[in-house]
Amino acid sequence: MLKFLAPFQGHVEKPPPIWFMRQAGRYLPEYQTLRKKHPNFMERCFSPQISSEITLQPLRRFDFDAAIIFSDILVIPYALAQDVVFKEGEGPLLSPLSLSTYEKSLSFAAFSEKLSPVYEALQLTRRELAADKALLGFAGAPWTLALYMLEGKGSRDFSKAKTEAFQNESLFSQFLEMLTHAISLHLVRQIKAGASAVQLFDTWASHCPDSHFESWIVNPTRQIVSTVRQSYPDIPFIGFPKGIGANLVTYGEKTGVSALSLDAATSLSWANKVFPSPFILQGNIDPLLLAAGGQPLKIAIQRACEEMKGRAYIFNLGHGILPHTPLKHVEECIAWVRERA
Ligand code: 1CP
Repeated sequence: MLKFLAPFQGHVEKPPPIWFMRQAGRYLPEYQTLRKKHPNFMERCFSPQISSEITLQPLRRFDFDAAIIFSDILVIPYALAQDVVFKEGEGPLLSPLSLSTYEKSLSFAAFSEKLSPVYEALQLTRRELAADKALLGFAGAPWTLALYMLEGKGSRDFSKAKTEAFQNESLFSQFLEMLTHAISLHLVRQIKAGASAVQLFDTWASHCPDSHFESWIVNPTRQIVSTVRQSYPDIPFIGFPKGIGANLVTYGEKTGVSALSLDAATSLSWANKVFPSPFILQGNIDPLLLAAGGQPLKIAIQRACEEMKGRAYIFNLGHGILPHTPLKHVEECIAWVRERA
């Protein structure tokens, strides 16, 4: 029995299941060692053995209840034939793409073949992972992927991508539809390969204006959840629309997700009232608080566990773990949650 799945089956787990966003990655010395040996990020993503090894690394060190497959949200643009490279110190760089030419530049021809190492990595990992640990698959949401694809890189405001979207809303909607299809396929295949649950990362949801929130975020997400559920009706589906404030209500009510991952600024008591059990909440310790550690972290954990007491809850951070996080703080955090809850 997977402890991680209990909240999705209507049980209140005490203590709650625990995992961290970005738990596989740079804060682990064993990841850094592998990174030196295989400096190409995409190679680490697309070698099933390496990806599986990185996925398992945090589980060997810490008693998390779930592993998340080591991959990236940008494997989808890559599989659609947009070039993606990760430059040391710069982050991702994508080949130029515009709404007027995307249909000519992108292609589904090699989509499944290019992503097959991800599914192989999931199969490998499921075989290696202890039977009581869940394995999470994931994808980026259409909005967040569209921003990276049209901007060509990470950005403070994604002004190039958003300007294009506003200037050609109907083409942008078609672009989102194409991504919605690609993301649904990728999630279904991850579940088929052994993912016990999936999370949709809409990291840049806060950049979507309220006026377009339903059409650019809610509707595509609802479409993905419903397509995935046609193949896997009971799959636990976690949504992470970061930084959207009161629009969480619409997102939680209209997309059909089973759980909401809350960012660190979201009020737990507000979310608790708006989304009573059996709806599942996940989150939301500030990653910098985990990196800082000590008494303030202990107090935040106590507060979260107190607030979420008696309801369907998964303990997590409000965003990904930071590279400078001391390993001791991760260890202590898990122990404190299990003591306090
Ligand atoms: O070694 C390195 O330097 C690579 C750092 C790294 C890692 C460990 C990147 C580059 N991606 C990943 C793995 C990754 N990415 C996972 C693995 C599983 C886990 O959680 O442990 C996941 C879920 C992601 C998802 C992802 N990639 C998101 C959404 C989640 C989030 O943290 O916001 C985003 C926005 C990306 C893009 C990306 N990939 C990598 C970087 C540095 C970025 C962000 C670039 C930017 O700032 O815009």
